[in-house]
Amino acid sequence: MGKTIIISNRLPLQINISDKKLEVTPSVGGLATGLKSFHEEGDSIWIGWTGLAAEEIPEEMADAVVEKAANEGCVPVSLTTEEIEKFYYGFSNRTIWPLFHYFMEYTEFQPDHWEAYKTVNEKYAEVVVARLNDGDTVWVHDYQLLLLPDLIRQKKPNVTIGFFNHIPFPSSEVFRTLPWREEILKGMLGADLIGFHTYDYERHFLRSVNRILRHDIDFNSVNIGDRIIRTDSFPMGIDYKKFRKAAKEHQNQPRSENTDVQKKLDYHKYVTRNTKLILSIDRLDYTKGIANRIRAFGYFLEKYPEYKEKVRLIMLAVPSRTNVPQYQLLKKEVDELVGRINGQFATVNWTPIWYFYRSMPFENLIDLYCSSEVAMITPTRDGMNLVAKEYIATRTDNTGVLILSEMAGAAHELNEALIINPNNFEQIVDTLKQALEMPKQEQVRRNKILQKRLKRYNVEKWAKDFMKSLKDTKKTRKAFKAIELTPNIKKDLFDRYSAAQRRVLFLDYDGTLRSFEEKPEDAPPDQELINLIKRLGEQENTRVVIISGRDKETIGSWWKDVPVELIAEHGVWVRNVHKDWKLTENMNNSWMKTVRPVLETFVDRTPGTFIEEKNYSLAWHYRKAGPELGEVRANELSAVLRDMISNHGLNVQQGHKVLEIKNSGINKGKAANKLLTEKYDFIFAAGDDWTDEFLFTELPEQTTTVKVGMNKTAAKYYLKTTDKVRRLLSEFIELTH
Ligand code: GDG
Repeated sequence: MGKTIIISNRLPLQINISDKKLEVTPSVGGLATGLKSFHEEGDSIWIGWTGLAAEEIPEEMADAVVEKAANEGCVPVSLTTEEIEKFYYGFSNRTIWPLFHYFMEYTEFQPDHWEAYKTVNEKYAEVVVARLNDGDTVWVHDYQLLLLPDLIRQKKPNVTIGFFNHIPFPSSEVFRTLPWREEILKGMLGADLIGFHTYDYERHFLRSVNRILRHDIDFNSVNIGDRIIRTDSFPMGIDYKKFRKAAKEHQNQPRSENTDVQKKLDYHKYVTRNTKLILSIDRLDYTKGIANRIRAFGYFLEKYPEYKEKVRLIMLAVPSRTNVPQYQLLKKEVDELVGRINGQFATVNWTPIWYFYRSMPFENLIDLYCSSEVAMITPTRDGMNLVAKEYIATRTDNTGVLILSEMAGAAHELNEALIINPNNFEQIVDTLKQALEMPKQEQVRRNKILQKRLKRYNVEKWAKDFMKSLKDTKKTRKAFKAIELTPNIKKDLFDRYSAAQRRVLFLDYDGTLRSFEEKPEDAPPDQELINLIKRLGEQENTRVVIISGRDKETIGSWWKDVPVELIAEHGVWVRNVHKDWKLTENMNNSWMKTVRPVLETFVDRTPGTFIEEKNYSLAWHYRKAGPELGEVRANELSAVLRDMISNHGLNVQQGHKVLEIKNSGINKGKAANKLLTEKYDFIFAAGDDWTDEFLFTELPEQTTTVKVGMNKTAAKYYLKTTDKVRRLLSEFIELTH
């Protein structure tokens, strides 16, 4: 078994150099925890930047840094101050970060930043490739390394590569404003599996791939040449056990052992007995909605003055990206706002906001989580938001209310939180009141459900699910590998053709017998093709069926006087030689295995709902779900499904408290099968697009199936062009002469 290589912008370790002494300590972030089991197994390595510029590491200590990192299974990528400035603070955090969080007004398009981004991604690729063997598995993380999957793929085509995007992927309308959009998408598509926190991000990505690169999307995969790239959503969890354990220890420890922060919190709780604490923790980032949260808190005190001296907002804002001007401006804005609200509302005994602009040790984070009655997490955009999950995990007595922005990825999972729109001030302040007044019983009911989910979908499960899916992509790759119909293979085919007593050939029209034209109406059969099909059909015991998605009028008029059978509109209509068109009726359920997992995640996230599987349809029932949540989820599911199944001959029907995904009943495979009323010892089918896959999968096993082109297929063989198909058909004719 090959090794696993994890790559993220930063290594999961802290390096300190003081007095020419080097100290390396592993960091214990969520990502590091989630990947621990993989990182510790076998000879896995983690590649990334140490956090120190090359210039900050004295030359004589460079080897020691590499060595110490190696002790933690890490390989450092060295970055110069200029690279950090342009790649990290520049393109990553002044272009991708704001754009992907819908802050277009903050997005800078600077060619020299882009150049640095490319160079640094190449630098990472070099370090990776030097340690990479065929059979290894690579997992690349986040928006700083969007080009890396393809850079690795180009040099090592046979390794398995996964990519996970930790931030939102924006709507294609926003994404397409990026001057380097094609390069970014191509970079990501170097991976075999691309993971996102939510379905929405995944669909946005696929739509961008479709619109910008013009690749076809098939459910949740993209076919490029002979490669299949899969996408999926994997909502990242937290290290639930760690937070739970820390909270329990915190609760049980003697007062004397409490931290200073906890002692202060306890003192204030003691002197202002009925004061409730509202917690707010984030990196100081404009995406987190910090300024609006303070404003909303001020408005709350105005609208509900009875809460003066009864509540306190504890704000922890962790310094972040302080080199970027927008973050400096935000810092100023937050400082001023805190000052203004405190100045306006403070009394001799009471300051409404306690503001900390620093990072705190883990134990103090636990103090804050455990001591706050309400957590207010209101980002304007957030890929997931782990703080919200951590707050719930630490509530050992199951009390506490989480107010969560619907713009955070976490809101898709944490339905029992109070979900708000961060731009709706009235809603925020009313929800805050609701949170402060929520009966304990209700708090406990909600938190128990949330905790159960967080415990199950923890960060380890997230990493395992991703790795499992990544390994599975290898299997699909193998399962879909068609073989080129080379002269050697043809020999065997010709023998079977000549020896056959009864033959039937199903031939798709556009892209198989006839190459595409700009306008579809410009593609009638040329005389050469008409002669070819005539002669093929004139052979003894040979039935030729042209099978097309086109309407019966067009295809019928094009083959009017030719003695050939026709199937039109993907199998809706059939015309026997010199007969009239007849309707067919067919059903298929092979799509269920793709759609079912999507429904399952909705069942997981929506208590009280369930799936009913019928012969040819899947139904998601939500009559037992909370009425409001049921409707919200039904809308969401229906949007996801419509996007996913468009062009697959399926439709979504909204019944009474049920969504049903039905086959529209017809496909080329079913229609072709219906014509097999007699026994044939040579069945042949050729086609080029996804509608022909039904032919390949539904015709009897012995059928010789041929895909035209090199996309993902269930066909056994492939030919590269329509010319090659025509050549093969004339060779069939020659065999019998
Ligand atoms: C990105 C995406 C996505 C915070 N302050 C302190 C501290 N923290 C810890 C928290 C939490 C983590 O930092 C923050 O994670 P978030 O998910 O909330 O936010 P981002 O940093 O923006 O992360 C985000 C995430 O990636 C994962 O994919 O969820 O959407 O933006 O774990 O506990 N930890 C300590 N002291 C602090 O002062 N010790």
